[in-house]
Amino acid sequence: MHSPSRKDFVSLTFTGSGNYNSKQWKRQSCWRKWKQLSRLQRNLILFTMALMLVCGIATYPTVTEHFRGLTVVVKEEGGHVLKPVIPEVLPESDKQNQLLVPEPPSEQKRAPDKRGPPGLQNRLQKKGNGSDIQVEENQIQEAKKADIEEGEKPLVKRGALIEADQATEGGTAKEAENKVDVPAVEQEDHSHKEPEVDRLEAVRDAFRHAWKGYKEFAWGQDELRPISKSYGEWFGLGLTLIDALDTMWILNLKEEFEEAKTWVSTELSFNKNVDVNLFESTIRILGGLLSTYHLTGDTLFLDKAKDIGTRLMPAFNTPSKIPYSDVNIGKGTAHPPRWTSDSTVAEVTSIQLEFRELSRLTQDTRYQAAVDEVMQKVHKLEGKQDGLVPMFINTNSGQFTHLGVFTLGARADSYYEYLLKQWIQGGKKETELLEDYLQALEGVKKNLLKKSSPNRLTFVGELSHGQFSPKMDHLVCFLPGTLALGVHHGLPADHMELAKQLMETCYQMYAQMETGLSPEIVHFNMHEGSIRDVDVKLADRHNLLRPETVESLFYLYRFTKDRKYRDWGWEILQNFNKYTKVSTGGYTSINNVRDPEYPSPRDKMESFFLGETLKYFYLLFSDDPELVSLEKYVFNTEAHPLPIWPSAE
Ligand code: DMJ
Repeated sequence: MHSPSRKDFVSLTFTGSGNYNSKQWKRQSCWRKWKQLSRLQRNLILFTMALMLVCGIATYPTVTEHFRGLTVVVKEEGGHVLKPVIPEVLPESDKQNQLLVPEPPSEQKRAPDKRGPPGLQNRLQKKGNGSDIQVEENQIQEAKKADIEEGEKPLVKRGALIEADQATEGGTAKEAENKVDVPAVEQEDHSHKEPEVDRLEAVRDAFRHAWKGYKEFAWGQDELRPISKSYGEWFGLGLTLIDALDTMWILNLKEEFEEAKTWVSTELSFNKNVDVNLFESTIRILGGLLSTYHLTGDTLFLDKAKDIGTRLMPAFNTPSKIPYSDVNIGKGTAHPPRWTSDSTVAEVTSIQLEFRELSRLTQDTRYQAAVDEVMQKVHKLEGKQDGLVPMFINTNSGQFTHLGVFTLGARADSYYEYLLKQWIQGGKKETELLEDYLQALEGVKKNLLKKSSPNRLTFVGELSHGQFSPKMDHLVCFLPGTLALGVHHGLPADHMELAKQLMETCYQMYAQMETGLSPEIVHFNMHEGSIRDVDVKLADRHNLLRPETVESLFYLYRFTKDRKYRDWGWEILQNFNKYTKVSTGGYTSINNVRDPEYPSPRDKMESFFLGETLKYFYLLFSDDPELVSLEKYVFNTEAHPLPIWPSAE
């Protein structure tokens, strides 16, 4: 027993009258009581406390995610402050006229089980898938916070029939009044379709709306932050404006194009002390300037392309000639990321179309020589499996690193795309590129292709040291389009069959979500008796307005003329309008494609939404095959069309 004077425990004194033993009982300390408990009782109490602690930690990400969605960091005089999103998003006056990012739900509005029409849920069950670096780092952070599987709620099967009341589900009555009337879309019956011209105009409207936000709040900056009506800088080079130049040209938005061109001619300077990512600035800036030069014939864009291309060249000064990831375009110095001397395989093998074209236009062979050398080295490297490449390559040794991990998603995706596209660009003469492409596709079929349960959707998973994972990034949805493009250029017809199957899967990644928008990553179910095909982890529920599925729909429609691909694209466009459009201008990435009542805006419009997503929508709905003819052009991985070289060259 402890003496009463000891201070290393808390003593509670109870007051009030009591029975014969009460005095002694009241003076007993907690510690004494604890000591009096049996071992079993003590263990039970300790276990309960530990359980409560674990539950608290497990629910933390959900709470913080919700909190993040409700607030934004706003730069004000005197520093950054957190502000609630919604008053910024939904000014009263705008509510009357605009499509809106839905309001955050009140407790009553968040009825947890009211996700999509029950009838459609049943139908599914009966009927039995930076920069990306920058983006991916965010995902990794989120994934660290929560790696929790979704509950077993069946997903909504969308797309068979969207009715007006379903389209406004989850919104307030007032919102419902103001929402656009979503036309019923029935996949098999095309008799009552909207005229195509309306769809084209809808894309132009979407572009104008995105541009309005960019112009008002982010003009000349890299990216619009539409919720906080501000901007984000990445390279400080007007990334969105440059990425969007050829889209404006193709959509025939002359006024917008002219004001952007004036900015390029008067404001854009690459003589800046900034670090840029080689891959991202090549595909978005160099690619965007080259394609705009080709479409307009204006040498302003070629001069700018030559300037940035030359400033990027120091990246190739490495011991192995495999380029560093980052270049300071003002100082002419290059370096790998701080934490490694590796570069990403997709990045070093997806800059070729642009540098090769720059050489052809300038008659300066240095650009092409540098990127061709990378391809030749990668062609010969050990460490591939059936043509599949690892995700990292070392800039000192020139060897692959992190061996044994294979994906067609982030860090490897556009390696495969550029094998085919370089072959096409160069007039189908560079047989090594074709061989590597064909071999890689066999590798995909052998190692990565599986069917989901219950609907037997074909998907492309990942391989890690022989272990298959049914994980598929939305990024992989470039593949149906690339496969179809290959068939168009004479590759085996069975690639088109695979393209169609994967196209269906990518569409289902949208249609099976409550917002009709795909998450960043899905996991397919493979075991018999699964309720649904697709699972989405909490950390993977975001949508960044990415283009890959729309891109593939464009190719599939061009080559097959099957109108269902247009209808699928039309559904997706409407869902972007419904869940990501910000009333004051711009579109925003969202955190949660599974919550139509509160998709939780992320306050960022990626430049590729204008550069790629809206461009591919427009080309999908256009009846003019000469509008960027696939006989004459090959799109770079940022949707910038570059000419197929005349066969004489
Ligand atoms: C774009 O920058 C390019 O399409 C790239 O190939 C992949 N990531 C984004 C779009 O998702």
